[in-house]
Amino acid sequence: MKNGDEMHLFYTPRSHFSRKVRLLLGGLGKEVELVDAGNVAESNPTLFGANPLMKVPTLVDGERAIFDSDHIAQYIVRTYDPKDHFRVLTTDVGELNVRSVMNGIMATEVELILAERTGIDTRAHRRFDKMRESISAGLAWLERHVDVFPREPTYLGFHLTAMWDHLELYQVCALNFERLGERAAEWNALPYVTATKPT
Ligand SMILES: N[C@@H](CCC(=O)N[C@@H](CS)C(=O)NCC(=O)O)C(=O)O
Repeated sequence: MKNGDEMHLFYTPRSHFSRKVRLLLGGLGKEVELVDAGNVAESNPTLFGANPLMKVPTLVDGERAIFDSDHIAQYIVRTYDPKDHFRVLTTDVGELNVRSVMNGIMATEVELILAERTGIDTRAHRRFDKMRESISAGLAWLERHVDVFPREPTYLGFHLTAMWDHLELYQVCALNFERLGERAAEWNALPYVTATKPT
C-alpha cells in the first residue's frame, strides 16, 4: 500500500455522501485525515477543498483533489485496493441501478434540507412535493429490489446504511420499508459503522 499520510477528506459528520466513503475506508483499514467543512449551505469555496461545486466529500491525496463520492471510492480502490474487496468497481446493471436510485434519493434529500436551512418553506412549493414523492417512490423501488444487495459487506451495503441512517435522522419521509431497514442495519456491529453514525 502506498503511504496515505497526506490524504484529507473534506466532509461533515452528518454527510451521507461522505459517510459511504468513510465506511469504505473503514472497511479497508485505511487512515484519512478528516476536515470538517461545517455548514455545507455556505458558499465559501475554501471549506470544500478544491471542489468548485462547494460540496462534500472531496478527497485530497497529495497534489490530487478528487470530487464526488463514487469517483472518490473508485479512486481509493484503484489506488489502494486493486482486488476491490467491496465491489466498488462492479459493472452489474442491477447493482448500478440501485446505486443510482440511492444517489438520487440522497441528492433530493440534501436539496430539501438545504432549502429549509436557507429559509425556503418547502411545503409551499409544488416542486418540493414532487421531490418528496420521488424519495418515497425511490425507497419503495429499493424495497422491491432489496435482494440485489449482497449478503456480505460491500460498498453497495455501506451506501444503503449511509442513506438509511441519514433518512432516519432528518425524517423527510415515512420509513415504512421493513426489508430495506433490516438490510441497512446489517453492518451496524462493525466498529467503523458505529463510529461514523450521524447524530
Ligand atoms: N454527487 C455528490 C453529491 C455531494 C453532496 O450533495 N454533498 C452535500 C452534503 S451530503 C453537500 O455538500 N451539499 C452542499 C450543497 O449542495 O450546496 C457526491 O456523490 O459526492
